[in-house]
Amino acid sequence: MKKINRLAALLSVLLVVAFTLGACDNATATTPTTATPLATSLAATTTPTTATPLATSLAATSVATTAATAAAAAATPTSVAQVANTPVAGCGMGTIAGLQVDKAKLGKELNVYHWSDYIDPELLKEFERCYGVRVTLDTYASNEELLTKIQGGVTGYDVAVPSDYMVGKMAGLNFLAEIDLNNVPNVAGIDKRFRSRDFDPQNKYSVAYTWGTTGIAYDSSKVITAPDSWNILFDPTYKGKIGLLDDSRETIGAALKLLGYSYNSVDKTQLNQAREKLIAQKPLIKAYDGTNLQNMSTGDIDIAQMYVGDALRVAQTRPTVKYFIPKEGSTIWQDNMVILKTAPHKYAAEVFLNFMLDPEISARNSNYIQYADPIPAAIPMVDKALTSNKSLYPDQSVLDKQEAIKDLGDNTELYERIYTEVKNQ
Ligand code: SPD
Repeated sequence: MKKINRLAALLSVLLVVAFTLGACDNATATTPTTATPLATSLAATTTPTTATPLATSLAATSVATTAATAAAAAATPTSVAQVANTPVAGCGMGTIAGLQVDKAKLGKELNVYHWSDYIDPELLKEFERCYGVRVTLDTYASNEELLTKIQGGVTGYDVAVPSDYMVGKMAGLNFLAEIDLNNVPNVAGIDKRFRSRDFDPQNKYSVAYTWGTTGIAYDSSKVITAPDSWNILFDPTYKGKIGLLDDSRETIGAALKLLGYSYNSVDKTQLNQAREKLIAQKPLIKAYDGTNLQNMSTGDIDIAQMYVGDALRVAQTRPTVKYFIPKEGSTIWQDNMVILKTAPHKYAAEVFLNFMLDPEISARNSNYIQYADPIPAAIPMVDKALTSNKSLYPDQSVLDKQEAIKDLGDNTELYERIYTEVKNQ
């Protein structure tokens, strides 16, 4: 009998070792591959985008309100905030934020397609450790690059992070899977201002990740007079030291805005003026880059069009770098996690979304990527230097001038053509 007990003990040790090895070593990631192109045309993709603009819905947003919401949540026994107090180390037990994770359904891999420099890599390791799922991360520079890849028939990715208008567009093209929210209970913790948005009114396809603005970062030790306009990106004094985002809508949009037009203009005369401006500017530009985070950090360039959080990250190591929203206005956006229709690991993707929406995890991510957190219960865990930063949480008068990029349907082609022309100069 003792022998049988010893054998049973040995067997269970072997099983644990086999599971651990299976989780860490045997999980060879499926490299996303190019398959038959999907024959869906852009013509069918126009998604109505005329509901509450984010700038307006953020009118009532202050860090104080958010902190108050968090405190109220913490007082409710069944609140997300309470579940958030579950130590993440406990996820090994198969429970996080009220979700009973079915390990048998998890699989061994998860393929995430994300913006560059936009997630704390330690959290990916933590997810791997907690769930025995190996995470592969690939990156893209713009919403349009993401769309082009998926339209080109690339499959294998589970999770992607499109911005507002691109969620609507991708859903319209049938590229997104409906999320089973039973597997994402943490969705209840997202501030309601970031739910039921015009691009996904029924919250079928997306959950909020961050929100923010696009503006200009500059080294105040090199640009002595503090700039306040998009004009600085067109100033020959800084030839070779200027970077633009590698993003057709942001780049052409900034030129349009400087000219006094909308980011969403489809007026050919206005677009032609923007094109001429960008072509004239081309000799000044050192790089068109997805983030400009590296080349600003190294000092390769001194002025760049940047997303707010990336600019704040540069300032951590180059403290003379400052960020501003040009007086003409710029973009306001909300980025979102989605699951692709072709996701090979849909359940693992839902567990991952739930993990990222855990207030503690979300706060850790915000502290790393330096973007605004959409989860009220996370705010008390976010660095005060971030929650009190006016660049991250601008005043209403600033937000009022911001514009959200819209899906322009067939007219998107106008922007793509101009952008190719500018880049090919
Ligand atoms: N580091 C990449 C950050 C991406 C921010 N959102 C992009 C919005 C594009 N309109």
